[in-house]
Amino acid sequence: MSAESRRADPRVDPGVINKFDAGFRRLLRSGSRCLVMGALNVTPDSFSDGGQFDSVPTAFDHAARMLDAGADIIDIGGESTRPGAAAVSVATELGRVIPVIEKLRAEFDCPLSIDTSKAEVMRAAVAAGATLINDVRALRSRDALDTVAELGVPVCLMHMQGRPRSMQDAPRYEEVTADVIAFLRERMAACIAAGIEPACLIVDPGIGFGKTLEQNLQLLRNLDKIAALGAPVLVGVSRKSMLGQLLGKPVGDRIYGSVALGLLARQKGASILRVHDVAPTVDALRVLDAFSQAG
Ligand code: 7PM
Repeated sequence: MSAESRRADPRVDPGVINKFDAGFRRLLRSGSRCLVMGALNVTPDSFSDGGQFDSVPTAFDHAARMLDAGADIIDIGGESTRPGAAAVSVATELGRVIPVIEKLRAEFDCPLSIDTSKAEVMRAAVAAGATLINDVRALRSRDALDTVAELGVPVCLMHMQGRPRSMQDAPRYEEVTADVIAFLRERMAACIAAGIEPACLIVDPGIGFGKTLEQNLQLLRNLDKIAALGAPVLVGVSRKSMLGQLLGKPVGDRIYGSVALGLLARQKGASILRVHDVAPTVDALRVLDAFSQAG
């Protein structure tokens, strides 16, 4: 669907948002095709000038381009989770993401995801029009479980070993796939105990978050076992350092590798791919989904 066809009705009200959100949830659970989540970073390091002034129009243009290219969901993040990144305050994160969510919600009726671990940011983002929470800490931060239960929105629970600052130092597992599955199973149970509907849960092995190349490859090869948890699986491999290790190429030259790995993840049961390069991913998934469904 193009950005133009996703233009919001100017009279859009919360009831309308619930209606398209229900459509999104049905589509996700039907598994009829793989959905594409376009990553929209609104951290200063992703803008050349580093300032607030330009960030809303720049972010908006980027999101519009991703929707034109066929993105199903836009994932808005104001906290850098890259290895070694410093923590940001609630106020800083709110200042980065809320104006962008408001602007996107005013213009588009697509699902909007907020990439955060902070309960205050989740609450404000949903009030501004976000319809999905993407938490790399799997709701382990203070008040996050109760907040999501109250908000009633879908949530992605991602596995991460350690903290962003140090997670790549020396990742250690008994057996990486079994350990990640045990973690996700525990977090799903914690969500359900907190009152989150099972149908709202999405799981993610957290490729690159406290994992070596070999551990990332093992997780992707065993993605069907993670899908067997019963929740849709979201995978982010786009431009990641495992591709740098495999290809010996800088981040800008990892598109083909990212698309290839994304397709392999889809074949192993991924329901959503979180990507930077939407157009090539959408084309490749169309080809794969047609191939998989051919009589
Ligand atoms: C530097 C390195 C900057 C890595 C940003 C990143 C995921 C995510 C990210 C993922 C879910 C990126 C990552 N990755 N959320 N957020 N799953 N659910 O590649 O794999 O954008 S940040």
